Amino acid sequence: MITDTIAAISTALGQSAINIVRMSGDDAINIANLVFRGKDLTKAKSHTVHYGHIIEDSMILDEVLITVFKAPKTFTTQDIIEINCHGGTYVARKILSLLLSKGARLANNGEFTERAFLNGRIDLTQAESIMDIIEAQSKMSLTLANKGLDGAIYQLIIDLRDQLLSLIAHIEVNIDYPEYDDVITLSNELIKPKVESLLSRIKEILKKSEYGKIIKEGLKTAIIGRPNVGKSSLLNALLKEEKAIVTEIQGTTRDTIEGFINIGGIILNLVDTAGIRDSEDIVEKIGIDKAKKVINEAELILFVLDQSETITEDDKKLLELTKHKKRIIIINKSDLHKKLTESFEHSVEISARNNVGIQELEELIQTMFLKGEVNLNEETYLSNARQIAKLKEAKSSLQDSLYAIKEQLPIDMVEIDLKTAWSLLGDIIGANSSTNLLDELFSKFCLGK
Ligand SMILES: Nc1nc2c(ncn2[C@@H]2O[C@H](COP(=O)(O)OP(=O)(O)OP(=O)(O)O)[C@@H](O)[C@H]2O)c(=O)[nH]1
Ligand SMILES: [Mg+2]
Repeated sequence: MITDTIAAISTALGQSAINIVRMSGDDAINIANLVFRGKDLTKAKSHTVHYGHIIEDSMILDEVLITVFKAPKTFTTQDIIEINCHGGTYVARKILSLLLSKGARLANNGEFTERAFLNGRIDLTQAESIMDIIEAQSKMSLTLANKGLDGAIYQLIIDLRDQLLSLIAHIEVNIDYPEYDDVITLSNELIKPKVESLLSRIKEILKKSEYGKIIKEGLKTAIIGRPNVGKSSLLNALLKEEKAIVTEIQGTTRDTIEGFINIGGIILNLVDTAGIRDSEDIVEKIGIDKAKKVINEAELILFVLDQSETITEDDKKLLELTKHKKRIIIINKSDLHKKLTESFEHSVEISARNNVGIQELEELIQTMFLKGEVNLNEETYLSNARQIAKLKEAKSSLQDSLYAIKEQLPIDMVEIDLKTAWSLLGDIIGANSSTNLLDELFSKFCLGK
């Protein structure tokens, strides 16, 4: 167990009312006591707050409140000291360097949380949920993260692992004591339905995790169309601000313009692009190349057509270019006389300039992506890319085992795949985590967390 004492400023630096300097480790209380004028902290009870001053060379550095948390009922399971000092970068840094001069070590990013994990306070999915809470941008993503911190994902994975383990155990018994009468002979036929049911459960979780990912990360949404159809007007209508310049001149938007909105819990990361056409203008050309790149990266395309004009060659080319993408066709300028004759799936008529149809568009986006199927109260959604990737690997191991079963391969071949799946599920919760993985994972945290 790592017990050296780490210290860091846990709040964002800048001008603020207070900052928190935090320490964790065997010497945390002693080190704090060396620089604190007030109550003797070594005699303080756990979970108590003490008023006093931080002293350096008999000079007062700051008036502070110190909270003492004694092991083991703390975030890291070690002794923790939290110094609430005044906001301001200088004073917090001074206090931190004083603590370092008395024997604390500067913490790495996420090291407090890493200790919580290493000391068994939380599992990896809970550690990752802490990160998600910090990064949450909507109520739904916060709810999702809080469920993770509460252990819902951990429990989900543990249940799957338990089922797998009992399957593996049955097979083991069967291999070890083939003559043992009491053990039901586990022929391939007997294992098969169990693996199949596990597999379909995992598939279901993975399907739901698409929602989780959308709730957490939002949707990269590109507004695409030829010049002058009203893309920037649509951006402004969605953002409810005049962010992009709108004129009747074709090729107004040169560079991409971004903004984000929250539609019923889904964050749309919107990108308005330069209208795409064959252009000789060098600046416009760069903008168009950028727009094409945006199309590739987008998870949703808002494709804008001008209904007051008949469909053009540029429209057709662009429709072709985006046909494999999830897209909504926006029939804009509904206030003008309609000349457009084509009809499209997933389309909505709007007038961006007059703010008509925007709500219908928002509703369409919600039904397309969440389909009313999301139930954050009762279900658990994976939203973390690492966890999802591991679960997908576990799924393919189970598929391999099913293949082995169907091909009537020896039972120990089946067992190998099941064990791989079990261990991959373990990776999700950090049951067999390597130091490399942990270093990489916790380095994404901020300092002092
Ligand atoms: N009548 C009408 N005009 C609109 C509507 N939406 C946009 N326009 C007008 O269409 C013109 C072009 O609008 P923009 O939003 O700049 O179009 P854009 O697609 O961003 O154009 P580029 O940036 O040049 O590619 C402007 O004069 C807008 O006022 C609408 O719903 N009805
Ligand atoms: Mg524009």
